[in-house]
Amino acid sequence: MPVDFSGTWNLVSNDNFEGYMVALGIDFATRKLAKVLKPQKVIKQDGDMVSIHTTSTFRDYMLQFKIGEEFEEDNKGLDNRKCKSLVTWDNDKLVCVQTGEKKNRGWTHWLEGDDLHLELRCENQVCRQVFKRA
Ligand code: 1AG
Repeated sequence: MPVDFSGTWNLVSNDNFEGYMVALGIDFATRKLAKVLKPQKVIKQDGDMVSIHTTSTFRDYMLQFKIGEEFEEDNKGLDNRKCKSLVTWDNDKLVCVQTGEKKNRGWTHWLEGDDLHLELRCENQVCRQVFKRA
């Protein structure tokens, strides 16, 4: 476990979330609601087991996985597409590859100073989110 992301984190910036949602095919009305959200993440890391609970006033998303073990992800309440996801360490970054209908889909979490960073990728779009400890 190179890094421990455990804690409660609040979104402070969200660059190109719109482009990422368009790439995922999210409809206009949902995008309008989603882009004003300030989601919170609660991350629990216990060895190779990780849970990431993203909550907001509109929708919640719960992800639990074992690092290095591929699993089926349903993206329920997001774009609802199923994919095969695999999370691995790349040095101190936690990298998820989401294999499915959408090309180049995945995300990366890392720490920078006191901040938690999240890069969300889909096709040719990259969304960059920054969180601070609650
Ligand atoms: C994620 O983070 C994404 C978690 O996997 C949610 C973040 C962005 C939303 C993704 C796609 C947009 C689709 C629909 C928009 C509708 C509602 C937005 C709700 C946002 C709060 C749930 C990576 C990692 C573990 O932290 O999941």
